[in-house]
Amino acid sequence: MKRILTYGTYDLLHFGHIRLLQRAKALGDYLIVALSTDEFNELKGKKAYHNYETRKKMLEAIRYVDLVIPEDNWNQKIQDVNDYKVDIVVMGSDWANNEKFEELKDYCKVVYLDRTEGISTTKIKQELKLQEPDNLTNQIPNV
Ligand code: C2G
Repeated sequence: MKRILTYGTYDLLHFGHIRLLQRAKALGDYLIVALSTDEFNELKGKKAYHNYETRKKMLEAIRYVDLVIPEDNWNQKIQDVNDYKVDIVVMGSDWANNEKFEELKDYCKVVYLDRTEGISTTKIKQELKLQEPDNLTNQIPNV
């Protein structure tokens, strides 16, 4: 049973996120997503549209995801790798060679997968801001 671990905020879930999760799961048998908490996002200078519970439920609905755990600080990764007996940590290529992940190579394999071009949570937010307000009448209520 090859165990994969990845980290992220996963706000406004989009195709780039899904492609990352799909390819990460293809590297093993069990995929764990360490999801940034709302408090940790503040540390990262990010304000997610969906709160942690909603982002967690959305990830748990994805067939490639087996377990979602909280990511609440920068320094939990080695502990996570040991606690969950992780074989491979996978991240998108925007994290390639980042010390926070390179240091994990003493404990497990680290794989960077090509980031999906042309899509990001920031891009979605920016483009939605440009839309005329009346186009948003069919907005899904924040359940
Ligand atoms: N991603 C991708 N393609 C995109 C957008 C994101 O492959 N177009 C990948 C990122 O590289 C990351 C994952 O999807 O591996 C989640 O992206 P974010 O939610 O933006 O995660 P981030 O804010 O980078 O948080 O400790 C690490 C951080 O928690 C990572």
